[in-house]
Amino acid sequence: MPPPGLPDDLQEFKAGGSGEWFPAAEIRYYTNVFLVQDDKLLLGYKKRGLGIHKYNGFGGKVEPKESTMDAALRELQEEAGITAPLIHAGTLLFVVPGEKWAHIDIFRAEEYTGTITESDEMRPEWFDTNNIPFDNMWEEDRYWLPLLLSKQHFSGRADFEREGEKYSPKKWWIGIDSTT
Ligand code: 6U4
Repeated sequence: MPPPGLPDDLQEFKAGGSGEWFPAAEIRYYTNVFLVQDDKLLLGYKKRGLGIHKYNGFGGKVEPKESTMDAALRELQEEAGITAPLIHAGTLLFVVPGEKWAHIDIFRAEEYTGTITESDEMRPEWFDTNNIPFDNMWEEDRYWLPLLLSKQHFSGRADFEREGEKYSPKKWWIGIDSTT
C-alpha cells in the first residue's frame, strides 16, 4: 500500500526504514530537473542553502501563478544556464516533521540548448550513469534515480528526521505508476 499522500495505483518498487509516517501538513511545490545524454547524467553540486554540498538536479520552488513546467524551465536556466524540452519523470514527497511537505515534480531532459554554466547556487558536473555519487546526494535518490534513467514513471515519499541542519532518513517508499 502506498503511504499517505501518494496515489493508490502504484506498484511498490523499494521501501525501507521504520516507524510511522509523519502527519499530514500543508504542501509546497518544487521542481527538479535531470539532464541525461547517452550514458552521462548532469548534476549540480549545491553551493548554498538546503542540501548544501550535495549533488542534485536543478530546481527549486514553484512561484505563485507559475506552472510547474515554467518553474522547472526557469530554474534550469538560472542554475545551469540552459534550456531543454522536459519530460515528467515522477514525483517525490519530501517530509520533515513540523515543516510543509515538499512535493517535487521531477523532470528528465535528453537534449538542451545553451552553454552549461556554473551559477551562484550550483556547480554543474557530468557523471557516468554507472558512477552516480549517491553517497553525496539525498539519501533516497539512489532508489528512484534508476527509474528516471530507465524511463519508468514513479512516485515516492521520503520522511526525514531533522536535528539542526542534519537530516536523517526515517522511512521511504518508492512505487512505479502501474499505467506506465
Ligand atoms: P530555491 O527556490 O532554489 O531557493 P531550494 O530551497 O533550493 O529552492 P530545493 O529544490 O533544493 O529548493 O529543495 C526543495 C525541497 O526538496 C527541500 O525540502 C529539499 C528537498 N529535496 C530537493 N531535492 C531533493 C532530492 N533530490 N531528494 C530528496 N529531497 C529533495 O529526497
